[in-house]
Amino acid sequence: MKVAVVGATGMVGQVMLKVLAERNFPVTELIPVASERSVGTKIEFRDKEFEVIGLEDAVAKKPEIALFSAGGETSLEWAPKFAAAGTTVIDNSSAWRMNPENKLIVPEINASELTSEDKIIANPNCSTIQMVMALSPLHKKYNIKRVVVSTYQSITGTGVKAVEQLENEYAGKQGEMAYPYPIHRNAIPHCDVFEENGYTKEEMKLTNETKKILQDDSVAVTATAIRIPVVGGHSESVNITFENDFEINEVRRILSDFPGIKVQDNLDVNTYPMPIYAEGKDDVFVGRIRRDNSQANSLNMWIVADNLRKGAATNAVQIAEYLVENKLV
Ligand code: A2P
Ligand code: 11C
Repeated sequence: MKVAVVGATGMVGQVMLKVLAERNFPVTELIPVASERSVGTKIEFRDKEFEVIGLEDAVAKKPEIALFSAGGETSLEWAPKFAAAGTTVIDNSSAWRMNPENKLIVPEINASELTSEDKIIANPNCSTIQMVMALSPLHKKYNIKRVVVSTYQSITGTGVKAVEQLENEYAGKQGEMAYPYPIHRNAIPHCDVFEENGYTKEEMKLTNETKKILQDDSVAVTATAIRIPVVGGHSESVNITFENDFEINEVRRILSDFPGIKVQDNLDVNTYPMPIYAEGKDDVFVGRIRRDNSQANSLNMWIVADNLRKGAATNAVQIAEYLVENKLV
């Protein structure tokens, strides 16, 4: 399989390469792609070096699959060009996610929607992926009416600049700012840009993408997204109200049985998910599972995942694996 990684020098692109190698994805030719300023530089993949090329040259190579993580503008312009050349694009940007023509896929939940006609497939936002992983099996069983989520998001979601800002602040050095405020010793209630309704784009992604993935517009989601000085992953405090009542041990069992979820919930020994332990892992970790006694049929839980892995690169590679296994590319 000829595989292009568009944005191969970037934060998510680098993890995509790692995940492709780790999972032994059948890559016969790797095509690393980045902006003009990186063309000619070398990328390492499976102990070999590959030269970075530009988008135009990559389209001409007609890869079977292209994993995109080079920002929305690049995806909007170039994904259709790859698709026209017969490539199936799996796009990690927000460019195509809410377009009715494009599927928004978390493989454990809705990979079966995919057909060989799908040439631009959208990978959801990181904070959405980890939340819907836990919501989906519970929705099937108890019917979710409303979700209230607060996120505690890793600076790696913003990119290299944010990691540098935190490192500079630790070291007491001046440098370029990725955020409007210091992030060290801070919590910034502002992920992505504000929209007219007073929510950020990140918050609205949690609302809109969740409905699309669960194929249910009646699931109400209200979100507050916070950036914190953490590197290993995103954490989410999630409050769910179901139509039907539940039994807490059954909730635990449903979550434990769902592929890709690990329940870490033993208060006797202080076991609960945390981003320092989620870092580098592909699972979504769920803990602090408890009834919300303030309201009928309601549940609280805490969800943590590595935003660069299951939240981005791993989910994209899993989509590619599904396409290959089902002969859709
Ligand atoms: P480059 O390294 O050449 O800038 P991140 O999200 O970590 O900032 O990474 C973004 C990725 O997208 C990088 O690999 C970057 O390449 C790539 N990229 C950014 N703009 C373009 C563009 N116009 N064309 C192709 N690749 C791009
Ligand atoms: C963050 N969720 O942590 C973002 C990063 O729509 O794919 C990814 C943005 C996106 O800030």
